Amino acid sequence: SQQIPANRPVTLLGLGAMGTALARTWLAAGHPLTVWNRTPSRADALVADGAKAAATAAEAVAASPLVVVCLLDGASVTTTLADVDLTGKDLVDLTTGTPEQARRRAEWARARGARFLDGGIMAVPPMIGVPQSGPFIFYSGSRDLFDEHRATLQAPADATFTGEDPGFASLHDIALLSGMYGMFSGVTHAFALIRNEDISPTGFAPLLKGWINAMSEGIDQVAQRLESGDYTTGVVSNLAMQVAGIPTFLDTAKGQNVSPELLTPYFALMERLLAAGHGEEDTARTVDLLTTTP
Ligand code: FVH
Repeated sequence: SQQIPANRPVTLLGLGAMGTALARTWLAAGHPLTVWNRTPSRADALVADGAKAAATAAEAVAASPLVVVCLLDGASVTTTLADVDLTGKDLVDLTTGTPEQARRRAEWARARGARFLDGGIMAVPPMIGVPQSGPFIFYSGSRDLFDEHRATLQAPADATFTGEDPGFASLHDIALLSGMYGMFSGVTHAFALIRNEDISPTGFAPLLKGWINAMSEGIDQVAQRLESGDYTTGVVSNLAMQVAGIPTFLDTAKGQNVSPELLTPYFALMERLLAAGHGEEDTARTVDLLTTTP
Protein backbone atom coordinates (compact mmCIF):
# COMPACT_ATOMS: atom_id res chain seq x y z
CA SER A 1 0.00 0.00 0.00
CA GLN A 2 1.03 3.60 -0.65
CA GLN A 3 3.09 5.23 2.11
CA ILE A 4 1.54 8.50 3.26
CA PRO A 5 3.93 10.96 4.90
CA ALA A 6 2.97 11.73 8.50
CA ASN A 7 3.38 15.47 8.28
CA ARG A 8 2.05 16.62 4.96
CA PRO A 9 2.75 20.09 3.62
CA VAL A 10 0.00 22.64 4.11
CA THR A 11 -0.61 25.98 2.44
CA LEU A 12 -2.66 28.50 4.39
CA LEU A 13 -4.11 31.68 2.88
CA GLY A 14 -5.19 34.21 5.49
CA LEU A 15 -3.39 35.15 8.68
CA GLY A 16 -6.05 36.96 10.64
CA ALA A 17 -6.75 35.96 14.24
CA MET A 18 -8.12 32.56 13.20
CA GLY A 19 -5.64 31.87 10.39
CA THR A 20 -2.71 32.60 12.68
CA ALA A 21 -4.08 30.24 15.35
CA LEU A 22 -4.52 27.49 12.72
CA ALA A 23 -1.02 28.09 11.38
CA ARG A 24 0.52 27.63 14.82
CA THR A 25 -1.06 24.19 15.24
CA TRP A 26 0.30 22.91 11.92
CA LEU A 27 3.74 24.25 12.74
CA ALA A 28 3.60 22.66 16.19
CA ALA A 29 2.59 19.33 14.63
CA GLY A 30 5.58 19.48 12.29
CA HIS A 31 3.78 20.15 9.00
CA PRO A 32 5.81 22.08 6.41
CA LEU A 33 3.71 25.25 6.21
CA THR A 34 3.53 27.86 3.47
CA VAL A 35 1.53 30.97 4.28
CA TRP A 36 0.25 33.99 2.41
CA ASN A 37 -1.53 37.06 3.69
CA ARG A 38 -2.68 40.25 1.94
CA THR A 39 -0.74 42.26 4.53
CA PRO A 40 2.60 40.43 4.39
CA SER A 41 3.91 41.57 7.80
CA ARG A 42 1.37 39.34 9.55
CA ALA A 43 3.48 36.36 8.43
CA ASP A 44 6.66 37.56 10.15
CA ALA A 45 6.23 35.83 13.50
CA LEU A 46 5.23 32.56 11.81
CA VAL A 47 8.26 32.71 9.52
CA ALA A 48 10.44 33.12 12.60
CA ASP A 49 8.86 29.90 13.88
CA GLY A 50 9.48 27.94 10.68
CA ALA A 51 6.76 28.81 8.18
CA LYS A 52 7.61 29.82 4.62
CA ALA A 53 5.98 33.05 3.42
CA ALA A 54 4.94 33.18 -0.23
CA ALA A 55 4.99 36.47 -2.10
CA THR A 56 1.69 35.78 -3.86
CA ALA A 57 -1.35 33.60 -3.32
CA ALA A 58 -0.49 31.71 -6.53
CA GLU A 59 3.00 30.93 -5.23
CA ALA A 60 1.53 29.73 -1.92
CA VAL A 61 -1.02 27.48 -3.65
CA ALA A 62 1.68 25.96 -5.86
CA ALA A 63 3.67 24.96 -2.76
CA SER A 64 1.32 22.24 -1.35
CA PRO A 65 -1.34 19.81 -2.54
CA LEU A 66 -3.54 20.83 0.43
CA VAL A 67 -4.62 24.47 0.42
CA VAL A 68 -6.56 25.88 3.38
CA VAL A 69 -8.25 29.26 3.09
CA CYS A 70 -9.35 31.28 6.13
CA LEU A 71 -10.23 34.79 5.02
CA LEU A 72 -12.74 37.39 6.08
CA ASP A 73 -15.60 36.43 3.74
CA GLY A 74 -16.53 34.86 0.42
CA ALA A 75 -15.66 37.99 -1.55
CA SER A 76 -12.09 37.97 -0.22
CA VAL A 77 -11.75 34.28 -1.16
CA THR A 78 -12.94 35.01 -4.70
CA THR A 79 -10.53 37.94 -5.04
CA THR A 80 -7.59 36.02 -3.61
CA LEU A 81 -8.03 32.91 -5.77
CA ALA A 82 -9.25 34.66 -8.93
CA ASP A 83 -6.17 34.05 -11.08
CA VAL A 84 -4.70 31.10 -9.20
CA ASP A 85 -4.25 27.68 -10.84
CA LEU A 86 -6.09 25.17 -8.63
CA THR A 87 -5.70 22.17 -10.93
CA GLY A 88 -5.18 18.99 -8.88
CA LYS A 89 -5.36 20.87 -5.57
CA ASP A 90 -7.35 19.95 -2.47
CA LEU A 91 -9.05 23.18 -1.40
CA VAL A 92 -10.47 23.55 2.13
CA ASP A 93 -12.37 26.76 2.80
CA LEU A 94 -12.72 27.62 6.50
CA THR A 95 -14.12 31.08 5.77
CA THR A 96 -17.56 31.53 7.32
CA GLY A 97 -20.41 31.69 4.80
CA THR A 98 -23.89 30.43 4.00
CA PRO A 99 -24.68 26.89 2.82
CA GLU A 100 -25.52 28.26 -0.62
CA GLN A 101 -22.19 30.07 -0.85
CA ALA A 102 -20.41 26.80 0.05
CA ARG A 103 -22.31 24.92 -2.67
CA ARG A 104 -21.39 27.56 -5.23
CA ARG A 105 -17.77 27.48 -4.06
CA ALA A 106 -17.70 23.68 -4.50
CA GLU A 107 -18.89 24.07 -8.11
CA TRP A 108 -16.39 26.87 -8.66
CA ALA A 109 -13.54 24.72 -7.31
CA ARG A 110 -14.62 21.68 -9.34
CA ALA A 111 -14.64 23.76 -12.51
CA ARG A 112 -11.02 24.71 -11.73
CA GLY A 113 -9.96 21.09 -11.27
CA ALA A 114 -9.81 21.06 -7.47
CA ARG A 115 -11.43 18.82 -4.90
CA PHE A 116 -13.28 20.83 -2.26
CA LEU A 117 -14.24 20.78 1.39
CA ASP A 118 -16.07 23.53 3.19
CA GLY A 119 -15.49 23.99 6.92
CA GLY A 120 -17.35 25.61 9.80
CA ILE A 121 -15.17 26.40 12.79
CA MET A 122 -16.86 25.90 16.16
CA ALA A 123 -14.22 27.71 18.19
CA VAL A 124 -12.66 31.09 18.81
CA PRO A 125 -8.94 31.52 18.14
CA PRO A 126 -7.70 30.83 21.72
CA MET A 127 -9.45 27.42 21.62
CA ILE A 128 -7.60 26.28 18.48
CA GLY A 129 -5.00 23.63 19.27
CA VAL A 130 -6.28 23.31 22.84
CA PRO A 131 -8.25 20.02 22.77
CA GLN A 132 -9.46 20.27 26.37
CA SER A 133 -11.28 23.52 25.52
CA GLY A 134 -13.55 21.51 23.18
CA PRO A 135 -13.04 23.08 19.75
CA PHE A 136 -14.22 21.29 16.63
CA ILE A 137 -14.62 21.97 12.94
CA PHE A 138 -17.45 20.73 10.73
CA TYR A 139 -16.47 19.66 7.22
CA SER A 140 -18.60 18.84 4.17
CA GLY A 141 -17.98 18.12 0.50
CA SER A 142 -15.49 15.61 -0.85
CA ARG A 143 -15.44 12.56 1.46
CA ASP A 144 -12.24 11.34 -0.21
CA LEU A 145 -10.48 14.60 0.46
CA PHE A 146 -11.62 14.52 4.10
CA ASP A 147 -10.48 10.93 4.63
CA GLU A 148 -7.10 11.50 2.99
CA HIS A 149 -6.32 14.66 4.98
CA ARG A 150 -8.12 13.80 8.19
CA ALA A 151 -4.97 13.62 10.32
CA THR A 152 -3.83 17.04 9.09
CA LEU A 153 -7.27 18.58 9.55
CA GLN A 154 -7.42 17.23 13.14
CA ALA A 155 -4.35 19.24 14.21
CA PRO A 156 -6.18 22.51 14.97
CA ALA A 157 -9.40 20.97 16.32
CA ASP A 158 -11.51 17.83 16.22
CA ALA A 159 -12.78 17.24 12.67
CA THR A 160 -16.39 16.15 12.08
CA PHE A 161 -17.61 15.23 8.59
CA THR A 162 -21.25 16.27 8.10
CA GLY A 163 -21.93 15.03 4.56
CA GLU A 164 -21.12 15.27 0.87
CA ASP A 165 -23.49 18.20 0.38
CA PRO A 166 -20.90 21.02 0.56
CA GLY A 167 -23.47 23.23 2.30
CA PHE A 168 -23.81 20.98 5.34
CA ALA A 169 -20.78 22.18 7.33
CA SER A 170 -21.99 25.75 7.11
CA LEU A 171 -25.56 24.69 7.87
CA HIS A 172 -24.44 22.85 11.02
CA ASP A 173 -22.25 25.81 11.99
CA ILE A 174 -25.05 28.35 11.64
CA ALA A 175 -27.62 26.04 13.30
CA LEU A 176 -25.41 25.61 16.37
CA LEU A 177 -24.63 29.31 16.54
CA SER A 178 -28.35 30.07 16.23
CA GLY A 179 -28.98 27.81 19.23
CA MET A 180 -26.28 29.75 21.06
CA TYR A 181 -27.93 33.10 20.29
CA GLY A 182 -31.27 31.74 21.51
CA MET A 183 -29.59 30.71 24.75
CA PHE A 184 -27.91 34.09 25.17
CA SER A 185 -31.16 35.92 24.51
CA GLY A 186 -32.71 34.02 27.46
CA VAL A 187 -29.60 34.69 29.55
CA THR A 188 -29.80 38.40 28.67
CA HIS A 189 -33.43 38.60 29.77
CA ALA A 190 -32.70 36.71 33.01
CA PHE A 191 -29.86 39.07 33.97
CA ALA A 192 -32.01 42.08 33.04
CA LEU A 193 -34.69 40.91 35.49
CA ILE A 194 -32.26 40.95 38.43
CA ARG A 195 -30.19 43.91 37.19
CA ASN A 196 -31.64 46.58 39.46
CA GLU A 197 -32.04 44.44 42.55
CA ASP A 198 -29.75 43.54 45.41
CA ILE A 199 -28.79 40.28 43.67
CA SER A 200 -25.20 39.88 42.56
CA PRO A 201 -24.77 38.76 38.94
CA THR A 202 -21.86 36.50 39.94
CA GLY A 203 -23.96 34.88 42.64
CA PHE A 204 -26.87 34.44 40.23
CA ALA A 205 -24.74 33.06 37.37
CA PRO A 206 -24.19 29.52 38.79
CA LEU A 207 -27.94 29.17 39.36
CA LEU A 208 -28.70 30.17 35.77
CA LYS A 209 -25.94 27.96 34.39
CA GLY A 210 -27.12 24.94 36.37
CA TRP A 211 -30.71 25.47 35.20
CA ILE A 212 -29.74 25.84 31.54
CA ASN A 213 -27.51 22.76 31.77
CA ALA A 214 -30.40 20.78 33.24
CA MET A 215 -32.81 22.05 30.56
CA SER A 216 -30.38 21.14 27.77
CA GLU A 217 -31.51 17.53 28.28
CA GLY A 218 -34.69 18.64 26.51
CA ILE A 219 -32.78 18.97 23.22
CA ASP A 220 -32.82 15.18 22.81
CA GLN A 221 -36.56 15.10 23.48
CA VAL A 222 -37.23 17.72 20.81
CA ALA A 223 -35.18 15.66 18.33
CA GLN A 224 -37.03 12.45 19.20
CA ARG A 225 -40.43 14.12 18.82
CA LEU A 226 -39.47 15.63 15.47
CA GLU A 227 -38.38 12.20 14.21
CA SER A 228 -41.37 10.29 15.57
CA GLY A 229 -43.98 12.96 14.86
CA ASP A 230 -45.36 12.19 18.33
CA TYR A 231 -45.71 15.42 20.36
CA THR A 232 -47.99 13.98 23.05
CA THR A 233 -46.42 10.93 24.74
CA GLY A 234 -44.69 11.64 28.03
CA VAL A 235 -45.33 15.39 28.02
CA VAL A 236 -44.59 16.80 31.47
CA SER A 237 -45.21 20.52 30.85
CA ASN A 238 -47.80 20.81 28.15
CA LEU A 239 -48.31 23.81 25.91
CA ALA A 240 -51.62 24.90 27.51
CA MET A 241 -49.98 25.08 30.93
CA GLN A 242 -47.04 27.04 29.55
CA VAL A 243 -49.23 29.52 27.65
CA ALA A 244 -51.24 30.08 30.85
CA GLY A 245 -47.97 31.18 32.44
CA ILE A 246 -47.13 33.82 29.83
CA PRO A 247 -48.81 36.74 31.69
CA THR A 248 -46.67 35.93 34.72
CA PHE A 249 -43.52 36.40 32.63
CA LEU A 250 -44.81 39.60 31.00
CA ASP A 251 -46.05 41.08 34.29
CA THR A 252 -42.75 40.26 36.00
CA ALA A 253 -40.80 41.92 33.19
CA LYS A 254 -43.04 45.00 33.43
CA GLY A 255 -42.64 45.10 37.21
CA GLN A 256 -38.86 44.99 36.82
CA ASN A 257 -38.91 47.65 34.06
CA VAL A 258 -37.50 45.14 31.60
CA SER A 259 -38.49 45.01 27.95
CA PRO A 260 -40.04 41.61 27.06
CA GLU A 261 -38.86 41.88 23.44
CA LEU A 262 -36.54 38.85 23.64
CA LEU A 263 -39.28 36.56 24.97
CA THR A 264 -42.39 37.64 23.08
CA PRO A 265 -41.53 36.08 19.68
CA TYR A 266 -41.33 32.61 21.22
CA PHE A 267 -44.47 33.21 23.29
CA ALA A 268 -46.31 34.23 20.10
CA LEU A 269 -45.45 30.87 18.51
CA MET A 270 -46.70 29.01 21.58
CA GLU A 271 -49.98 30.97 21.50
CA ARG A 272 -50.43 30.17 17.80
CA LEU A 273 -50.00 26.46 18.51
CA LEU A 274 -52.51 26.59 21.35
CA ALA A 275 -55.02 28.38 19.12
CA ALA A 276 -54.54 25.59 16.55
CA GLY A 277 -55.56 22.99 19.14
CA HIS A 278 -52.21 21.61 20.29
CA GLY A 279 -52.59 22.42 23.98
CA GLU A 280 -51.88 18.88 25.19
CA GLU A 281 -48.66 18.68 23.22
CA ASP A 282 -45.02 19.54 23.79
CA THR A 283 -43.56 22.85 22.59
CA ALA A 284 -41.32 20.90 20.17
CA ARG A 285 -44.00 21.43 17.53
CA THR A 286 -43.03 25.13 17.32
CA VAL A 287 -40.22 23.95 15.00
CA ASP A 288 -42.86 23.13 12.38
CA LEU A 289 -44.37 26.61 12.64
CA LEU A 290 -41.05 28.11 11.54
CA THR A 291 -40.49 25.88 8.54
CA THR A 292 -42.09 26.13 5.14
CA THR A 293 -41.75 23.47 2.47
CA PRO A 294 -39.45 24.79 -0.28
N1 FVH B 1 -12.28 34.95 15.05
C1 FVH B 1 -13.36 34.28 15.44
O1 FVH B 1 -13.73 34.27 16.58
C2 FVH B 1 -14.19 33.47 14.44
C3 FVH B 1 -14.44 32.06 14.92
C4 FVH B 1 -15.23 31.22 13.95
C5 FVH B 1 -14.70 31.34 12.52
N2 FVH B 1 -14.50 32.74 12.17
C6 FVH B 1 -14.30 32.98 10.75
O2 FVH B 1 -12.95 32.76 10.33
C7 FVH B 1 -12.67 33.63 9.22
C8 FVH B 1 -11.42 34.43 9.53
O3 FVH B 1 -11.63 35.11 10.75
P1 FVH B 1 -10.46 35.89 11.48
O4 FVH B 1 -10.79 35.88 12.93
O5 FVH B 1 -9.15 35.36 11.08
O6 FVH B 1 -10.69 37.36 10.87
P2 FVH B 1 -9.67 38.58 10.84
O7 FVH B 1 -8.77 38.57 12.00
O8 FVH B 1 -10.52 39.80 10.65
O9 FVH B 1 -8.79 38.34 9.53
C9 FVH B 1 -9.34 38.47 8.23
C10 FVH B 1 -8.39 37.91 7.23
O10 FVH B 1 -8.93 38.10 5.90
C11 FVH B 1 -7.99 38.89 5.12
N3 FVH B 1 -8.73 39.68 4.17
C12 FVH B 1 -9.76 40.52 4.40
N4 FVH B 1 -10.19 41.05 3.26
C13 FVH B 1 -9.40 40.56 2.26
C14 FVH B 1 -9.34 40.75 0.84
N5 FVH B 1 -10.21 41.55 0.21
N6 FVH B 1 -8.42 40.07 0.15
C15 FVH B 1 -7.53 39.24 0.77
N7 FVH B 1 -7.51 39.04 2.11
C16 FVH B 1 -8.45 39.69 2.85
C17 FVH B 1 -7.24 39.69 6.14
O11 FVH B 1 -6.03 40.13 5.54
P3 FVH B 1 -5.27 41.43 6.10
O12 FVH B 1 -6.33 42.40 6.55
O13 FVH B 1 -4.41 40.96 7.24
O14 FVH B 1 -4.49 41.93 4.95
C18 FVH B 1 -7.03 38.64 7.24
O15 FVH B 1 -6.02 37.73 6.88
C19 FVH B 1 -13.89 34.54 9.02
O16 FVH B 1 -14.68 34.02 7.97
C20 FVH B 1 -14.63 34.40 10.35
O17 FVH B 1 -16.03 34.59 10.24
C21 FVH B 1 -13.60 33.46 13.06
